[in-house]
Amino acid sequence: MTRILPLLALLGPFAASGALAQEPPAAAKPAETFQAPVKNAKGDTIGTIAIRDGANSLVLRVAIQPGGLPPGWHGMHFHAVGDCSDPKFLNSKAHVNHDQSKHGLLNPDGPDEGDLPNLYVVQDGSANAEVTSETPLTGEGGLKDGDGSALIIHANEDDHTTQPIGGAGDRVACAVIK
Ligand SMILES: [Cu+2]
Repeated sequence: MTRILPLLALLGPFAASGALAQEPPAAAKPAETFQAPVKNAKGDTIGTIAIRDGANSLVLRVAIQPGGLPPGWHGMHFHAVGDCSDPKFLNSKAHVNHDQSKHGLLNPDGPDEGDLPNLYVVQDGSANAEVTSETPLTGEGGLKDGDGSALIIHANEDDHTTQPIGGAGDRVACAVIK
């Protein structure tokens, strides 16, 4: 602490001059948070997603309420269209994948832009997780493009290798990102 105090004293005159105030460091700007409900096949809300978009990485937080999903591991991906209106969530189309990459975080020819780690649902049917992705929320190749995107949660675990979706099975929950 004794070392920091003289440094602050040095910064004082610069801050007061206004030279620093005109160019605040980018890191000081809080990331914008996008939030959306997660719906099951019946259209019931079972949780929420929150996305913060940083300069080099997106941070996705998923919260599923008790009773929301069957316990165990579930594949989770960003799908290409922000449409959760049909009960099988097929309107959300395939994964976000602008460069025809193969699916799978463990695939040598992957991952595609929609790939995410699995979500673990505990015994009471709830889940809380925070994961990252290099796919941005906004801008070029972002999730919030013309037709939006969807976060899809699958019935089974994604093995992160097998085509096209790692054996993750049916789509059981969906959140519109638009
Ligand atoms: Cu998927």
